[in-house]
Amino acid sequence: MEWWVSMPKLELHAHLNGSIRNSTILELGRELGEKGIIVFSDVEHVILKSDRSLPEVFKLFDLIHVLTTDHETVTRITKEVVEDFAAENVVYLELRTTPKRNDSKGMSKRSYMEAVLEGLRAVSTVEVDIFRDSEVECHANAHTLYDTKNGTQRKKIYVRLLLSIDRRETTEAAMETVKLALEMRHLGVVGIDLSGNPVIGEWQTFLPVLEFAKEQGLSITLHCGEVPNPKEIHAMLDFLPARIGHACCLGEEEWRKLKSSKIPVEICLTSNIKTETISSVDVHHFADLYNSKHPIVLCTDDTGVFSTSSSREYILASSAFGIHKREMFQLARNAIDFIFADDGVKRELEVMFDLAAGRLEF
Ligand code: 6MZ
Repeated sequence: MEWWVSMPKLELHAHLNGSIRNSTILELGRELGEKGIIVFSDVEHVILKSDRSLPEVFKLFDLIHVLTTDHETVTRITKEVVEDFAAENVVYLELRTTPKRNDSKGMSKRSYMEAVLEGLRAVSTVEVDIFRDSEVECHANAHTLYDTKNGTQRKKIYVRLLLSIDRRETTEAAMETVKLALEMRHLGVVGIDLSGNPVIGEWQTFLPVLEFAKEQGLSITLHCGEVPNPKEIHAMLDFLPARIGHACCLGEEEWRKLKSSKIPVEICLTSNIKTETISSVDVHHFADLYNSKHPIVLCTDDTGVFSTSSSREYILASSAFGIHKREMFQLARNAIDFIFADDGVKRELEVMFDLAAGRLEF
């Protein structure tokens, strides 16, 4: 385990509210129970359950969202989630979250995002790089991070944000999210994600909004093929997003289309297996994509909901598919090409990986 933790990793598919520590969720649940807002004993077993079907996962998210409705809690969970990924030696995190409006808490989509940014500023265990505007400054930064003489490294994590559109939303609400993303670009927002319960909502609702986002230069990632839906999967691949998540339920034709498109796939092994989207790890499409050198990146999806971590996902892939440490390291490094941050950050990450390659024993 220690080796896998010490290997630098990139996390490109992590939902904020799915990545909350279990201890925090239970604490928030108890507090709301004491205030009489929920009955804690009714929700405790829902939180602690380990395997959940996909519909059950979305019920859990509805519960989690009840527990995380105020600004202070959003700030707290953001801080904790970033610190947890940094402790796993994730050096670049693209954290995604759905901006939420909640009138009873005086929360707008914007103030929700401000609470997220506050959480990034509150991180104390690691230096957080949220945004810089000059590449010159980036490179200077890269060098001050390492003491090359003794190979030690001051801990640093790059964090960029993706704003998620929930498939339950209307075109107008989705457009509000995209406009917010555009306004917050100077604060580290780099893209848009389409997620939420895959059996709800229509692709056509989001297409004009996503086209607008793309035209404006935001990078797009789509949850694609979490359930069988050939028409939608074709339409999504035709849209040419910068990346897709999951790609579990593709028929032969969609599979061919994906392979020829070279669209990078965010793979979430534990999530797919626990939700039974894929029946077992040995039949997971990771193997086919990996063997055919299709661009892929290993991700966690929801570390809290699925009790996993970045290191665990790498260990699982290595043991299930018989891939050695050096190749796993290369797999992690390859993901630098698929990040939504600028080339300056990519170069810095390459430096980080090169230094780690000299330090790690393979
Ligand atoms: C689709 C998912 C998901 O945005 O409130 N989400 N959407 N498939 C998944 N696979 C299991 N896991 C999480 O984080 C929680 C939200 O992320 C999306 C859902 O919309 C969920 O409500 P935020 O921070």
